[in-house]
Amino acid sequence: MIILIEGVEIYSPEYKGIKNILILDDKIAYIGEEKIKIDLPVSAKVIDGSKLYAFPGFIDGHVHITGGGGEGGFSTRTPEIMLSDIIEGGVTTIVGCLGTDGITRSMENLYAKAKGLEEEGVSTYIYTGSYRVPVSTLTGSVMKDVMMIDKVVGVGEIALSDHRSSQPNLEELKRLTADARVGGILSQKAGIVNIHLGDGKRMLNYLIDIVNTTEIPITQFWPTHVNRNPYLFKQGIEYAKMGGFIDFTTSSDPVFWEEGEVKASKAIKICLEEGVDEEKITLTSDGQGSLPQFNEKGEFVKLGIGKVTSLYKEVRDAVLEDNVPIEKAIKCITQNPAKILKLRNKGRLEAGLDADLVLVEKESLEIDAVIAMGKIMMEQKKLVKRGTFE
Ligand code: FWO
Ligand code: ZN
Repeated sequence: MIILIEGVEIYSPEYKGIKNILILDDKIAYIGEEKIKIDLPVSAKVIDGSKLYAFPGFIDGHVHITGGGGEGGFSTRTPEIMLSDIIEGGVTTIVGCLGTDGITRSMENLYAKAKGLEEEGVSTYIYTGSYRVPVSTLTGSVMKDVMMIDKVVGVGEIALSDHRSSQPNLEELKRLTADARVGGILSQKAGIVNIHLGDGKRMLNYLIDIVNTTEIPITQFWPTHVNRNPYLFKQGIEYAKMGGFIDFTTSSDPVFWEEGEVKASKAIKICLEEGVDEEKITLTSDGQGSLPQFNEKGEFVKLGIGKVTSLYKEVRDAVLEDNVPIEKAIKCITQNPAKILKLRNKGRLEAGLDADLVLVEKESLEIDAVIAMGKIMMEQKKLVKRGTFE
């Protein structure tokens, strides 16, 4: 497959100005000002980029791809994701996870769904485990899962500071983090520990304890839902200033914002104003995860379902509503997660890297086209000047 995008304005995520992009098969072959002077075969697709920005394909590091939920009983288990949900949100790389229910949702099913989505054209990875410690793995060992199963990039989502967590003690958490880390070192993979933070009072304290009492670096953790309430958000800013990553969930419900959740677009804005290093900030969608509401007695009230499309929506809001510069906002869903997950070929628009791109309209910042591994997965309207769009 050959795609030529002419005269497009590039955020790689840094701003690179107007360039031509040549895509050969699944790689970006060339990005530059020179006109591409080769006789393209008739099957080549040429896109006029004059009204478009090109962003790196979006990376969603926390998605319940096989469905999640169940906090209100079996009828509240959420549906598995469809490829269209992913592409519509401009996401070209996704990391699948299990959540509260690690019994009816299995690692085997998670792996199979990730393989299925990969067959359909997107890049997929998974975390081994679920909310619970000890971790339910594929091979019986966290370290072996990380080392031996290519799609396993780490462990998660391990629940802390939450009435639904397995209430692990510090030693259990230290050991699983150490196993993930060493498995990652030996296989040159992230071995990242994706931590689910609930609304409890202990917040990030366990992670800070581990960092202060062991040789494990703070960057081994990727804590998510840090925007879920104002006190966790405040501690999250301090934690990021200690060098830690903080991840904000974009799926939400207006009720949560009334109850104090910090809207993800605003969370980016406030962090930048507070002097948080922009490379420490990420967004993930919690797509297909449940968004359960419990009352103060811990009784289930109702639940919503996360959406992958909320990921870019919050980035777009950050730019259009909160005046966050485009390159800083899209970094949160491209280069930053790519570095945390050690996905060396992802997260940037550069020759030699995977051809994962999102083309958006300059004015509205609406997604016009999504290209994953060099394949046009979605095209809002006829952008291709020639060549057939199968
Ligand atoms: C969050 C996933 C939560 C599942 O706290 O953790 O429940 O297993 O599908 N979702 N439990 C949602 C808040 C951040 C709003 C999950 C869910
Ligand atoms: Zn969670």
